[in-house]
Amino acid sequence: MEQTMELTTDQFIRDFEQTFNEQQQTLLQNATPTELFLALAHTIRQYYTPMWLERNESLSARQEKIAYYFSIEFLPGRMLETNLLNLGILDTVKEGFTQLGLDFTAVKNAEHDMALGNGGLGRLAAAFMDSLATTGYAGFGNGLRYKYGLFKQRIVDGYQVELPDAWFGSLGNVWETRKDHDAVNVRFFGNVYMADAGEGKLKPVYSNAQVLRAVPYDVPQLGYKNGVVNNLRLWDVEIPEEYELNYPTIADRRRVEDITAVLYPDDSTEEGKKLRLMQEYFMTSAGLQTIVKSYLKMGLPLEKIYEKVSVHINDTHPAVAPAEFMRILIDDYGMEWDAAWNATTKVMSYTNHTILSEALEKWSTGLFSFVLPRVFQIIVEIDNRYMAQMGAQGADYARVENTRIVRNGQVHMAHLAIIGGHSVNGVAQIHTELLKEDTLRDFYALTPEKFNNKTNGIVQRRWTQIAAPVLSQTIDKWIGFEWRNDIHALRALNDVVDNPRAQNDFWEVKQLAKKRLADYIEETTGVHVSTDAIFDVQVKRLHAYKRQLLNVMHIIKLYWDIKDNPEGDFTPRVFIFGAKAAPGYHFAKSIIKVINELANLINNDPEIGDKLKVVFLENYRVSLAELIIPAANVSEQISLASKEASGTSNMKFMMTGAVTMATLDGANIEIRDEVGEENIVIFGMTKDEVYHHYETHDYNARYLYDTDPVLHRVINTFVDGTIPRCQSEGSEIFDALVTYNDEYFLLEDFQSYVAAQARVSALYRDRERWMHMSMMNIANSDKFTSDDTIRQYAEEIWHLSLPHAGRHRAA
Ligand code: CR1
Repeated sequence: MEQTMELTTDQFIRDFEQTFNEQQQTLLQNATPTELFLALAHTIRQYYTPMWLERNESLSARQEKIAYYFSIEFLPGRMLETNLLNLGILDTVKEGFTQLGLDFTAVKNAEHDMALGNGGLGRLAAAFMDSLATTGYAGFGNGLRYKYGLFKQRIVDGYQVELPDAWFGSLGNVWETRKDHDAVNVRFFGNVYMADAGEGKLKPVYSNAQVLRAVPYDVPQLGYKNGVVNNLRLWDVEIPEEYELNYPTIADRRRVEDITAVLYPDDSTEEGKKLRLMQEYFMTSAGLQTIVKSYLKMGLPLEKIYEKVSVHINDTHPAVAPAEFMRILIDDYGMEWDAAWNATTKVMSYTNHTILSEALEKWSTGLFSFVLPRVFQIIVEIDNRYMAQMGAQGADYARVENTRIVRNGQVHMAHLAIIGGHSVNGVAQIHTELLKEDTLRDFYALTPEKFNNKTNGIVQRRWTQIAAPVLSQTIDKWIGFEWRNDIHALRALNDVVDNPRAQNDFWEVKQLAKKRLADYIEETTGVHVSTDAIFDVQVKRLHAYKRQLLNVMHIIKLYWDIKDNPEGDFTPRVFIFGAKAAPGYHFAKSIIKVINELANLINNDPEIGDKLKVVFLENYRVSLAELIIPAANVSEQISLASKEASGTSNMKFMMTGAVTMATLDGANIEIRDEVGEENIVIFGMTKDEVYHHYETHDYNARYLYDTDPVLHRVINTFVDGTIPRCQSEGSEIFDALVTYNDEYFLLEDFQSYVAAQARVSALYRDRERWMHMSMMNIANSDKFTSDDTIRQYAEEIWHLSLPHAGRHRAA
């Protein structure tokens, strides 16, 4: 049911001017975009605050079951436009700004991205927050209030330079509210022993523990035009007053503040590892403590907490949750083990986001028991009981041994999440299959009922209505407005994909988006790109498995094609990259350097001209994605089959009319199923072919290098001086590809990639055919709405009921 705020432009102007005057005490015409942004944000806060209060009241009055989504990352990007859109007042506010003679775009750009995340995993968590509110489910987030997000990337001499991302800066987070009354204490370190508590019971006694205060800051999550406001709770650390004497210097206090200073502190040292473990426990413990407290306020029995509470473990970072929940139930509330375990396993569920083993966290038992002594005792007990129970059931011993939590001096966090919960899901069909048959196969053999798939999704509203407003108006023109409220109505576009006038409209829309991006490229890099060229885009974290290097190899091939035959017929292309490399990931950084030097070579060669351009846009982030993605003709999704769990940018490109260049990996497969084989360009090995190589060890990269002359020349280009200023990086790449046998099979997929790219060029020249493909992608993208994904989580994992349409009346 649609519920928009009733707000006239005049009323908005009055509200805004009043807030502005109270806050900024200057004249409107003197105000900077930042001052205007702050005043606008505060005006919006006044609009949603009553809804927020009412939401909380009605949830507790109805004793609604709540799901809590625990995640070390949330990547919402900018909130201003989303909040306006979801309140249903985006157009009103834009109109108000126009009447006031103010530049809305400048004001929206003054908001710093809320960048408490890394890539897809964090963006997905933020998408789920939006979709939970939009579908009306009671789903709250739980994370950390970092002052610095993932680093800010600058490119200097072609190299990645990492600067702190001071997103919080001097303005703080305008959307948040501090909730002092919900603060709790969290304990680290020290010694724990069990003392007699009478009645045959034991209780833990702590000595020398460090006690820190966790204070929550709540960030409202507005549903789309439904008056619902859910909550994203971010925890910050403080020193409790009674312990102040332990921290006599500023340096002492800073060490504590580090816990919520930065996302993913460097963990190559023991100190760094300790800090990360403390972050993870801090947010998990604080979150769970307040959840139990607020449950108990309802006066219901603690043993039945699973009837009102679900806790979701997003990747392994919050995977200490089952053990911490046991600790709270047993130590703090005196529950018996069996009742506590029954409640815990019914409350907890876990999502795995990758089969790459480095992302499945393991802690040495030494570090873990030092930082979290009591939780470690509980984990050992869980592990022992697990072994005993599986033994009693006659389970296969080797499997049980492989799945236990404490093994070879390490605590396996994914194992704790699986054993301590009732549900494990992957994030696309192929990924879930791989979990079952490979990564988690022993768990699957022992407890198949826990496994299920939940294919990722995106907040289509952000990627169309906010990032692509002109595209959205064009969709309105051809199929009406219904799709804005019900994304499945987008399917009506299928009827016009071959209509020449519609094709022409959608072509023009893409050209406009390309122009917008071309201007940005020229402004930020000085490179002029022609919008007549194919815009071919690969934006995502830089990782060897994502194979940005395969894309580079194809560009080198094109470079030689033009150099060999400058007069030849060539379909112009602009290759656009955006990617951050993890600060400690040397090889990924070398690839960035090579891309930038290759770009210099190509962009400055007059013989190449507009036929080929290469652009690396620095500091890829959500707000930049909003500019880039709608401007793409080709979406590069070329990971080695089996390695990309799902991908989500692939869905955003699809929805805004790019054609996917895809391997059969992650959600690409499901995209193909939606658009049909002929509207996507597939190439490369299948997952089974990849696994065949693993099993037979028959892959020989050097043989391919020696026998394929095109490949030979392309690979030599990395080391023969053609690309200046990257000798050492070039040889690292050469070694990875040839000497060390090409871990991600780029050489094997090269020719099929080149052929697929040639197909793209030919298709693009046939505008009717191309627009058919492009529009088929838009028309059939509704499957990937995160609203539907979250409905599946809510119904199948968390067992939430949909709150009856309440009185969530907007202001
Ligand atoms: C996966 O690599 C997926 C997102 C969200 C990433 C990507 O394919 O779309 O998760 N995994 O599910 C990840 O970051 C640490 O693991």
